[in-house]
Amino acid sequence: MSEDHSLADALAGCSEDKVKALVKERLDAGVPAAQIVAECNRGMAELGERFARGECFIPELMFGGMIMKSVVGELAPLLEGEAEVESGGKIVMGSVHHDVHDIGKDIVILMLRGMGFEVIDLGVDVPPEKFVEAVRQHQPAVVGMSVLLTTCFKSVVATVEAIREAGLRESVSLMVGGAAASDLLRESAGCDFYGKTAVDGAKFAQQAVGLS
Ligand code: B12
Repeated sequence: MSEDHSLADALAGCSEDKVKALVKERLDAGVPAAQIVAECNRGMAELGERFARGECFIPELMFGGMIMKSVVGELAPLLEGEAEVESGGKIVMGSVHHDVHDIGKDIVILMLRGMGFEVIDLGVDVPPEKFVEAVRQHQPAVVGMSVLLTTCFKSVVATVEAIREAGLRESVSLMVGGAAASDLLRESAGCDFYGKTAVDGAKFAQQAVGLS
């Protein structure tokens, strides 16, 4: 059977009513929330491609983001419930300096909280000093950085560097993710882990605190 692209297509086309109806249809059919989010992600990526090709503009990106946020809001209790619950440690998360994309970061946070981690959400456009301050204050096991803009690679590098300069590098595991992140970025910035999805990030966090 060919793959069903209807939900991704509806999101890429910013068809709010269609997205709502298809999400409901999938929930009624017992599709796991994480799978529904993954389908929506494909739609957001396609929306991004259309933007890059000049076929749509900022208002569409914003509207698509709003639709995606409302889907994630609706699925939040399920996403938390689907995570395997084990008590974790503390995790500091933020979108790096100059990056205001937060939908993916918030999904990672939902999954981590669902797993029992205490997550300190620093929000978006987080300067390196703020990450350092949070590591000092909360002594987390893991710091997660979300990055969607290639122009923000340097923010990831600067954050790792600031944590190192503060003498805190050995005390935390560093993970990076988001559409612009890659294993190459992980390596060049000196992070411990690159996670392609929220689920990967949550699994790494469990490993980092010795839970798996
Ligand atoms: C929606 C959107 C916006 C919205 C954001 C709304 C919001 N509240 O977040 C708005 C309109 C604000 C926006 C603005 C801009 N955007 Co924009 N945006 C997008 C879009 C279409 C979707 C992003 C999204 O939410 N995806 C869905 C989420 C769920 O996916 P995700 O973030 O990747 O997260 C998943 C994983 O990556 C992972 N993950 C995420 N973070 C982390 C962290 C860790 C530690 C781990 C382990 C995992 C992890 O978990 C998630 C679930 O699995 C993308 C397209 C794309 N391909 O990403 C463009 C995109 C990111 N934007 C882009 C651009 C250019 C911009 C602007 C510069 C446009 C402009 N000219 O102003 C501004 C920049 C603003 C800024 N300073 O940050 C480009 C970036 C190009 C590049 N290579 O750098 C993209 C790729 C579009 C494109 N193809 O051109 N954008």
